[in-house]
Amino acid sequence: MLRLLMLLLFLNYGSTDIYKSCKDINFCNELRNIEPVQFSPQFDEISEDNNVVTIPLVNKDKQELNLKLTILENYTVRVKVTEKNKTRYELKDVLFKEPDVLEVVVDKSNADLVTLSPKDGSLKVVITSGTSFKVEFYYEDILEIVFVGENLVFSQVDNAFGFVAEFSDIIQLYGLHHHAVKLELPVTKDSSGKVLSDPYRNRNSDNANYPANGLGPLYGTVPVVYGHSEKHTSGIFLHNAAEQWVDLWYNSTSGYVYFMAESGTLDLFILLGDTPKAVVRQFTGLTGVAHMPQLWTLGYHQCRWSYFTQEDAWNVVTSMSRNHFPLDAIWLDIDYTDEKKYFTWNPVNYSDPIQFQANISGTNKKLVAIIDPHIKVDENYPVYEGAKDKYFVRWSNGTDYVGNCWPGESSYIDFLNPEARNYYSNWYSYDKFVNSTSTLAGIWNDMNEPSVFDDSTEKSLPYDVLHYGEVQHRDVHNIYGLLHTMSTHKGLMDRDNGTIRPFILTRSTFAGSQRYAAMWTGDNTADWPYLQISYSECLLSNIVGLVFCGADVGGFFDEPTAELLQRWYQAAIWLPFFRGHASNTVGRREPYLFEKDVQNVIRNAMEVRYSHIPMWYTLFYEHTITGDPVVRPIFYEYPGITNQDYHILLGSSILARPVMDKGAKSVNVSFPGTKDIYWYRIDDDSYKIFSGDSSTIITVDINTSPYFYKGGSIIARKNEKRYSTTDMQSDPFDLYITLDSNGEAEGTLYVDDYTSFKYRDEKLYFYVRISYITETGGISIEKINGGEGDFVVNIKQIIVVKPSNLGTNKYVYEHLADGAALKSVDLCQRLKKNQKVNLVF
Ligand code: NBV
Repeated sequence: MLRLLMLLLFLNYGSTDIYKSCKDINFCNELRNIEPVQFSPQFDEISEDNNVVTIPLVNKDKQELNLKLTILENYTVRVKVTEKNKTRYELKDVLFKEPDVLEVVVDKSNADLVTLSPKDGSLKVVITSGTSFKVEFYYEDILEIVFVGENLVFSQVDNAFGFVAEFSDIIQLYGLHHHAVKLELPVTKDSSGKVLSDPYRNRNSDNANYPANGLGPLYGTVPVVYGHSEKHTSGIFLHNAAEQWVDLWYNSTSGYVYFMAESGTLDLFILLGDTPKAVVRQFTGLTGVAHMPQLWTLGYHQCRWSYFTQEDAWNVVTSMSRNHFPLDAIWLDIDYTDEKKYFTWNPVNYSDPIQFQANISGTNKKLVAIIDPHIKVDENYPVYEGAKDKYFVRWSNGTDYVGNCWPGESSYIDFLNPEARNYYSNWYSYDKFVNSTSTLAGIWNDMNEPSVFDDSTEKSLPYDVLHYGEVQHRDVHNIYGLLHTMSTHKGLMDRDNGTIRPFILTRSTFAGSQRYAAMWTGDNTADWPYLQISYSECLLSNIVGLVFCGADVGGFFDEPTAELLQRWYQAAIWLPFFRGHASNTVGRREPYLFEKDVQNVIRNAMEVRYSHIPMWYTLFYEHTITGDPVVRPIFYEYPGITNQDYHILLGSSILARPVMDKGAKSVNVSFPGTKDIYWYRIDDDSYKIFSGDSSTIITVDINTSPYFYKGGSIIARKNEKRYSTTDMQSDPFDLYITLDSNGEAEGTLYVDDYTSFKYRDEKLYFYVRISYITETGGISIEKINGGEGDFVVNIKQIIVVKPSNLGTNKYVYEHLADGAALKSVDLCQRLKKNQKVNLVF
């Protein structure tokens, strides 16, 4: 009987057609079809207060609005539209900090328009009068974005609003994480206004079994759109966490975005770019960056729903090593708990969690366990008892909301309530999460859209339940997951007295989630389109700040063929988060269970990943400084090249083009940059050079997964084969120097204690620029900053690759000119004394 019930629950769980279309949702239907009653600005009533310029707007229905414009640092403008006699929910907790406001200069000399600019004139906001008023945003003198006043609508019936933004002179629109579509967003209308599909839906949803290439709602929302052409890139960010629907279309010169939001405030940030890099930095400047991950989080993670017993999980750990696969963490899904009561262990199947964790720790690996936000309604469950009638989301009559989820009847923590946040975060402490130890080094926050097994509410909380401060759920729906991870993050920080960088994996995301958690793309399927779309999903998440992204390797639902699984591992090593995972409805697929030749392909892929760990780590550090993505679509570095979803740049110097098509005998690789840029082929050890602005067809078999180093780069690797990143920590580096057409090369390297916040709080790290010295053929290593702390930084070998008449020449050096083995040169100690170390070999 129980099995039957579980099966019914699961079948229900897997259904995707419960999600409504725009026409079934009042506000969307209304706003999509409305003829707006146009507003006109009242220039004679303009006011300015603390550099916020307010322009009243009225329409013939006597609706009165205020348009508020603020010029911020970093080529950013904030646009707020408020109503005269209504207050709306103002979003909190999303911005990293309140942005700095610049002094505004208002020019009213022309009766038909008002111009705002900062003192240095670097940007300009022009508001025109009349009923079809508009607000134009200029980067210097280039028109980037137009807020099209004639489409502005504030519903008279409810709290919904809509507005159109036009991206001037662009060819592609990107953004709207999370939708499983190609990077260049498919349009929903044609240029004549004909509807082609439903709008994109921004509503965090547990959309299991989601289709690849669909516009439906998924687990996360980052309401950002970038308009891009080779000439310029700019963006808009709607700082609003209510449900939204978004139409996109182009005409011959511009791209258009129509945002329809159910409630909350129209609070829009205009990011004037005007390059992809600049605009992403403006966005991460507002919403923050990820902190450094612990080193182990960059290795391979093995998961399954579920490893039902501690013996099973331990067996996976030992089998990985026995079969020479690296592994950094083993993951526990919901069944390790006692009846899905989080912060407990199943007394039968996980009867000795302490010994289990000690065993894992003994192999230099970590444990990650799932903690979902729903709390079982059970008077004998202390987590429930302590929150009852206080910290749960509730109905307007004050009673706790009870929905159905894994544990059966469940209530949902109200993370808007600061006390509830603290209450929840305390459960992560070692004394409250009984039998947890420091080996339980990461937490997996799943089902935090939040998911409720109720199709009538589209599998989430009803919009009219209340949060702290009488806030309706509809106003904050999309930040539930963000707040959940914020509380978990605090829990892990407090648990370890702030000494260890928390690792959290979240399914639900919002703008800013990168400050607390890594993310994955949810319940995908073992099929080729899902492998392909995983690159688009993570490339997009990377350009909207969510850098630590990955997808379930092999696909969560269904059985991958051996070919698909191998291709999936080869591709997944180039995404920041690297985890094999599968549903409880499919067969076991830990890598060692396959034929030897399949194992070899997977192992080789993993070894490529592990050898590049220093590069990943350095890129994460650079992200913390600049906000740059860790993996990048080609257009990020080369704005003239678009539509290359199968290509991925790791930083700016590694280009990977894995095979993602069934039965492929070849792949077409495009090399970005001008003709004088070299790309050296690495995967086949040929170091063959391909020049930029070209493409080539590479023949592949199942062992081939092409990747290239850019000429002019120095890439630090660690080639020693190990069973975990922890085992690699003090290994020496192998430096790969691939020279450019001038015979030059340069790279960076970052090292710290791999675990703590001392890099941030005490500047204990080692961040250097390594340059090839063309004249001597040696290298110079120069401190960029940091340079304190004692870390092991040795170099084992230096591989210099140069073009020659016959192709390429590769030189491998293991000794310095004075005969000393490179390994014995402790660069960290030397750099402590000097600013620069020169090595000649
Ligand atoms: O906790 C079970 C699963 C988990 O394995 C998966 O990764 C999540 O996305 N969880 C969803 C709930 C059930 C999925 C059908």
